[in-house]
Amino acid sequence: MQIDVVTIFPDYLAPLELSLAGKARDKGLLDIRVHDLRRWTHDRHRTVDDTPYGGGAGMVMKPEPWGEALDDLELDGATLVVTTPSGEPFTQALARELATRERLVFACGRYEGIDQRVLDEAGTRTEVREISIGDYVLNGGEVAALAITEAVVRLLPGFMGNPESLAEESHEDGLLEYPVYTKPASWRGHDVPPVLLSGDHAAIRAWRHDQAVRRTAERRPDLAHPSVLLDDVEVRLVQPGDAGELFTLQRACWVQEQQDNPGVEIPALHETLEDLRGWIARDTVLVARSAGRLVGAVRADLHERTWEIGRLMVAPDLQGRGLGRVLLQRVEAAAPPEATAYALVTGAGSLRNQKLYKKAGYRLRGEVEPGVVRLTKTVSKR
Ligand code: JD8
Repeated sequence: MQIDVVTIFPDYLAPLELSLAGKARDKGLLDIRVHDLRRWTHDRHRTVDDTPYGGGAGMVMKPEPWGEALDDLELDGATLVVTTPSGEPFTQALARELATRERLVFACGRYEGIDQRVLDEAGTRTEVREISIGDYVLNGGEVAALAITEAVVRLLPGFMGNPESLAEESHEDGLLEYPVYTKPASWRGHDVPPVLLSGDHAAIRAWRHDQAVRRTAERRPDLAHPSVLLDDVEVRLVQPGDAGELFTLQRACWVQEQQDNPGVEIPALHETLEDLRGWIARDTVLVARSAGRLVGAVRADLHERTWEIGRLMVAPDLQGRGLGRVLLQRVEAAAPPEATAYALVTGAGSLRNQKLYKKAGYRLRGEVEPGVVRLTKTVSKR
């Protein structure tokens, strides 16, 4: 792969010499060239910026130096990567895609950015990708070019000593990394999880997968598709035949609620199987099954213009994997068009539930009865 980087701060790219890109170069896998944009200016002050048309703060990078630079670098067949906060999100999948290219040319802007005509004109000649490395603002494109280069180069065939290790990495399988440990087995009173010292490789794999799933659900629920969280989880409308399992799951799930809310009367723990059959026939009820086992459920019904959500339950041994968030999203999506708000109640002492609902955009509306709080969320226009 050949990489060219055009910038007014070439020294910013010096780390490429040091790091892995340097090794890739030594392996003949990579050829990196850094170019100072001012090489393509012709005035005494080597000017690369001017005031913005339409007014406003800051300066804009002039098109002429960029046009001449990209002409000289002959873009044909290359992918022009313009790093910008308004670009498409950079992801591992995009890194894999860029790693298939023969040549990348990075245009690193500064000031308020590069005159848009440079990109539009280049786009008539070659592939142009405007890419952002994250939802925060940097002062220029160089850091992003460094990050993208590192993420791409390490995927080049022949670069990683052990390519298998790539497959296990974060974002490769939609999961975050599991925690890692090395010697000593005990350090400052903190011990390495015994399973890792067991030599039982199947148990170690299972523990690591479970840790990765839990971390993903906790830290990056946006990454956590149900099928990643639980083996082939299926969410569907309830069927009469689910009643028995659902009744049993409900009893199991509300034990914790009772412990968190001592003295509060909890209907889910007092209703009969017949009561349950009544509401699964009346309400919108979704159930989640994994490997044939009923592992979660939720119900909802319309009262005036409010989609009243309830009985959100996840099997106690599978909580913390994001299934509750997925079920909530799915039952919200099932709301009829006339619904203008979602609402649900939970125990005042059920802080874990309240945290999940607040993360999903619900706001606490106060106690509706002793020990029971209500949360609501406006239906966003569909
Ligand atoms: C390129 C100029 C600075 C940005 C006015 C501050 C990427 N994830 C990212 N955050 N910021 C950048 C980035 C910022 C850049 C340039 C990339 C060129 N700036 C500008 C607009 C607001 N100043 C980035 N990738």
